[in-house]
Amino acid sequence: MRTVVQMFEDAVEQHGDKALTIEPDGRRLSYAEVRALRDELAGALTSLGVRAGDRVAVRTEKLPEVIALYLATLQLGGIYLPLNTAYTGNELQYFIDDARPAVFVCAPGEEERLAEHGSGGVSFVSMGPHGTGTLLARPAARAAEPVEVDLDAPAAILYTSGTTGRSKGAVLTHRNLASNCATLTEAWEFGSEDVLIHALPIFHIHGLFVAVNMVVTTGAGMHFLDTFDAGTIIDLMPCSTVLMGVPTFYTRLLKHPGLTAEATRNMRLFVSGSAPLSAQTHHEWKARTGHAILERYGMTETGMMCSNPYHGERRAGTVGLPLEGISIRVAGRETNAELPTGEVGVIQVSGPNVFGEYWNMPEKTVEEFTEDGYFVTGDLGVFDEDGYLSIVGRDKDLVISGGYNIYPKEIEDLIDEHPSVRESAVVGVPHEDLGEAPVAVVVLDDPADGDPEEILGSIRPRLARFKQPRAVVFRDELPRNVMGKVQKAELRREYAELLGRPQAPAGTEG
Ligand code: MLC
Ligand code: AMP
Repeated sequence: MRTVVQMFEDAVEQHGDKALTIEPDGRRLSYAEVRALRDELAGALTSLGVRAGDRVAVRTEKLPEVIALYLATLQLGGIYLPLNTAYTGNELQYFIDDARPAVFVCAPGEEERLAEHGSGGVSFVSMGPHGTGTLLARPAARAAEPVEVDLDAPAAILYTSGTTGRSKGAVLTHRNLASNCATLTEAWEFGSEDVLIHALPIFHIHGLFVAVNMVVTTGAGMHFLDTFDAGTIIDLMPCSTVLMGVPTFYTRLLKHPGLTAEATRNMRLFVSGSAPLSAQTHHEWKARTGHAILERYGMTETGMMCSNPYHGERRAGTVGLPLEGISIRVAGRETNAELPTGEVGVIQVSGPNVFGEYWNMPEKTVEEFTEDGYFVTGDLGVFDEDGYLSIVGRDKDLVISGGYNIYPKEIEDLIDEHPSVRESAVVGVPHEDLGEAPVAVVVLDDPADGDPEEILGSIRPRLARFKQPRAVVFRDELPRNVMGKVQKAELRREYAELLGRPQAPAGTEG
């Protein structure tokens, strides 16, 4: 098996002059230019002391140069650690303390402010558009020695929010990345003739290890967009072939009058994932454009596990069939025994795509695997007679908003710190644009104190914007079952129309 970096080298040999990235202002970086930049960055990282196994944290704008930085880190045997730019001070502090990166790459001008979070030993450097920033301005270092990496060595840490409120760093190996990339490339017949419209963030598995990896390893090109804009994407379709997005991309595109069969004529594939795509959106898209969106299912810890077929029926409301070489089973929540077709249970997965461990959390790693080595996803699913998997809910307390995961516990803990709050429960309720969005249900010591803005104001500085509740409602008490557990399903039902009356997403109750 060849690593992502080795596959990239092959692509440069064959497609050196070809544009790897094309930006909206027309700037292009060729494969050869990205490789040259990668080598320069590998030298700069080496001069900062980065060695195999060291973490390189990256929290910058979405820039094509960041792809070279990612490849440079992997080439050195380093561990790439991308971070959401929306994270605030104390969220960042946690990642820095937990991962202890050797280098933290931020946006130009942020070094000093962020250095306050460094507890020694972290070099804060910056990278901005067009080669600006302190990382590339460093005196030219000696060429970095490429490191022979073990396929089972860590290549990246991606933090996923945890049900206990503490984020868990999923450690992905070179094998995880390379095998999943090769599997998807084959399944979706992706190749050097493809031009991807890339409008996802590159700090999550979807934008980075699905989209970017598939491009850089095949010699394809991509339109590299730093924000989602429906009009821009429709304008790019005549000179593109593939779009990968979250369901919100598709519902927003459907609202744009420019989305027509003619506009999508050059496109060969629309992929959706990260959150449930409603059957309604699937059908509307087909009627409007003639294309059936290909829905797939994945997770940070597992990469992509299931996909509707490229050839064959793409079934609305399902996530398709297990990908080649990946074993998926649906098991009883209590018994852990595999269930027959047609019965709903917890989705479990094993294969070369499944991560090795959670960073610094050996006990969590053990908890989330079965005795025979299957990873327990926490999603509830059911197989039909033809082997198609549908996700019907979640066993984990999770809100997915516009493709971003939000764990209620983290928000509840912050709300509960407010002196007037007795307790709180955060639930995801349907939201027209984002699929679902968090709402805080709060019980106060004194019901007369109820001011939503007071509650929201107290958590705002400590929580990324996308995690902030879209509404706060007050109640005298939270509904509980006989065991004393808060009945979140009841709250979800009760407040289902609080944020408007959106279309019913396929199978989102959980
Ligand atoms: C933005 N905001 C969000 C939000 N995105 N709030 C909740 N949930 C979100 N997803 C906030 C903004 O900060 C802003 O706040 C306000 O909402 C309106 O923003 P916007 O301009 O309308 O949003 P936009 O920038 O257009 O972003 C929407 C989006 C984006 C859908 C394009 O969220 C996005 O790219 N999502 C994809 C996430 C992703 O890649 N997920 C993959 C995870 S991997 P204010 O205060 O300014 O109003 C995974 C595994 C797998 O799940 O299977 O792939
Ligand atoms: P993350 O932990 O951010 O990687 O998010 C992974 C979670 O996203 C999964 O466990 C699912 O709950 C959800 N997910 C991903 N793809 C889909 C899909 N196609 N349909 C429904 N849920 C999905």
